[in-house]
Amino acid sequence: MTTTTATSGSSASNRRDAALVALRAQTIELPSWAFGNSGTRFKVFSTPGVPRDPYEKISDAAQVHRFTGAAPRVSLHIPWDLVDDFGKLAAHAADEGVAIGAINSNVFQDDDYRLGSLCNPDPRVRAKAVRHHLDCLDVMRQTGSRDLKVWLADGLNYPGQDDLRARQDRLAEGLRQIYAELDPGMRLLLEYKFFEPAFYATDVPDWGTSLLHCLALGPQAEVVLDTGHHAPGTNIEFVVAQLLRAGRLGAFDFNSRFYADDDLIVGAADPFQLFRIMNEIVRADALRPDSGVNFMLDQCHNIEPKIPGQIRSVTNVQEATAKALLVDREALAAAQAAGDVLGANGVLMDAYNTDVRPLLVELREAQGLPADPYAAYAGSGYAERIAADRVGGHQAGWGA
Ligand code: LRH
Ligand code: MN
Ligand code: MN
Repeated sequence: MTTTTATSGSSASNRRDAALVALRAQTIELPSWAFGNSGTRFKVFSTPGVPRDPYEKISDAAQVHRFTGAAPRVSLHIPWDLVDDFGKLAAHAADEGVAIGAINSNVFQDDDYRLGSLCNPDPRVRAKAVRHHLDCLDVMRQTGSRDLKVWLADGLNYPGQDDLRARQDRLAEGLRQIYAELDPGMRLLLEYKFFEPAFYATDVPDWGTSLLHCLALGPQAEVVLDTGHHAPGTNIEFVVAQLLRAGRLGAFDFNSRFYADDDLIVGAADPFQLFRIMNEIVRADALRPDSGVNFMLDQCHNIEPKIPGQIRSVTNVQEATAKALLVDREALAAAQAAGDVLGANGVLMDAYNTDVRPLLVELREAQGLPADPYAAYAGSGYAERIAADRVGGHQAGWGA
């Protein structure tokens, strides 16, 4: 094993300094639904103090930002986060020190969508699904959000159930109608997933399908990569590199999976994979806040406490990012050019094996943030306060 990162003198300290600058600018967007109760089809456990409405979800999300300084936006899911006055909700977010991030549409919890939404064989249902997305664009206008995130549960359970190709045509047409209504500066982000709730065929199963639709739509359409939405063994960092090359990686939905779409804490199941993903991001200089890549979480906390779960998620992303920033790119390029297989691999592993926690403490202290956000939140009394104040919280979304 080489020890490049630890021993290459001034260049190592330059990398450290550059890493601190980049980490300071990094932001991670939180999902409102991470703060409500969630579960599996077997049981939804409730947590004391869980939010009773979207306002309280935002207040909880703001705690994550308060202790980490790295989570200044909250994604909403419509209609889970439906309120009478979205301007008021955005003002509440601003009062709490955060902003509204992506608006997620939801065309999967209405009986009309049994056979799909934008791909449904019935034109009435397709028109209803388009209308919902136009309503989401209005929510974006009222909240200052720029990203419309589209994930469709559309798909088939049985071969022959519907015409695979016709469904793609309907999808293209529905997306075209939605895209036509985007304001300048708005983006349509199309998320893919290879299975569930449909099990034979999904209408946007993979990054290639999403990318083809985005390319047909135009420059304001980009792909969302949810780390839980691939077949086991998929090389996700390759997908990241490919979408970045095409200039169409709009956002991540970060989470961890062991088996399916587990929605567990990012970096918990496979921190090395998260490092490899962030390595491709750094390699492409896509960490910059103006790179167009929105780093979002899409997680549910079924048995663990929610705010600490989100804090752990943010710090996990920061740790993987810090390691990626410490990769000695010159040494790596030299080893790669020389065909030094193990040397190149060693450079990467050196960075991965670096304990970056002291660097992150330095980062936080320089910003006047607690060195340990997790412990600082635990000692803040917020969890006890909301448990005493709030009664009758809601489920995260599935059915709320
Ligand atoms: C679908 C998904 C999509 C939804 C979210 C709740 O599995 O990842 O992003 O909006 O879960
Ligand atoms: Mn997702
Ligand atoms: Mn998912």
